[in-house]
Amino acid sequence: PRPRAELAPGAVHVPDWLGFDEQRELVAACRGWPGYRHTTYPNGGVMSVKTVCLGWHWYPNGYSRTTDDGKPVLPFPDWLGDLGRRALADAYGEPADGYEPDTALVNFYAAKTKMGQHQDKDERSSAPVVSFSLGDTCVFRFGNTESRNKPYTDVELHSGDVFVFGGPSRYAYHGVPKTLSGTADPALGLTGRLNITLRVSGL
Ligand code: MD3
Ligand code: FE
Repeated sequence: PRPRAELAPGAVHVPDWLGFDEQRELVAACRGWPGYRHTTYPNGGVMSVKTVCLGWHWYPNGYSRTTDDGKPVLPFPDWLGDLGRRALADAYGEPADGYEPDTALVNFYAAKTKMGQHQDKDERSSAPVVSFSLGDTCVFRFGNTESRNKPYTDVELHSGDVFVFGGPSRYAYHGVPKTLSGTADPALGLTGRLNITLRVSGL
């Protein structure tokens, strides 16, 4: 079994935190949220993952209460906030009652999709980010706060893993250099990888 690990202060990996039934329920929820799309950057770049946002609409330069296709912003469900508080409490070993995420970014990784090294700086809160992984295993690269280059640590994220990024790790560079296609349990019924991150927008 893979042990719980604190990669850096505030960066805690809890392998296999979600049970299989919970993973299936999360996959079903992710399927039900409409509007996955490739995010485009102000500079014209396009992300290879497809993303849907709950609670707010995310632009790579900020959050908005309106989408750019006129569709309403999807609600951030209470049960997802509850799940995030439980995950955060288990990762840090202390109550997380005051943690109130209001945004979720749901990323879908088709085969061979990657995400380059970046910092998450669009939120105006330094509250922790809670991440849930589903489906195919990926290589997650956890770096430093100074640059997207070394030093960094590569860790596999498997379906059901939770990762929390708070404290000094909240502004670390990170990315997904590889997804390992075909590693998902067929019984999960997901081809590819889903990642859900919970955030406090601070707005
Ligand atoms: C470390 N997502 O959506 S989750 C993202 O697997 C993002 O989809 C990746 O990076 C994914 O922005 C990585 C783990 C993660 C999420 C947010 C972080 C790590 C983080 C914020 C700060 C530091
Ligand atoms: Fe990120």
